[in-house]
Amino acid sequence: MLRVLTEQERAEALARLPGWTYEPTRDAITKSFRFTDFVEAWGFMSRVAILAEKADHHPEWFNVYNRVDVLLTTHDCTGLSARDVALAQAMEAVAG
Ligand code: HBI
Repeated sequence: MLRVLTEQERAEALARLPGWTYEPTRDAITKSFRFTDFVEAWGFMSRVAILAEKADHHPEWFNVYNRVDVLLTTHDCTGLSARDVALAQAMEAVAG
């Protein structure tokens, strides 16, 4: 059952997600990634896009040159869910 995380669950998740920040106005987590150049940033987005599509869970993101700003929240339950945490962990693995 898709549900928003409790404060405790959220704190535990963020403790294991270096560089991610809680955005209370959206009940979301955010991170700004920096890459060597645009091609590296785009490669990151391409790989994450495939994972997101497989998971049927998609980021809200903005890219300019080597920067990718990411916001993760779950529209189906209007808040932060385990799917967001899983996608953040996948992004960390891709970013290396
Ligand atoms: N991505 N972030 C996010 N949140 C959702 O609720 C969501 C999604 N991707 C696809 C999806 N939901 C499908 O379940 C449809 O509801 C669009």
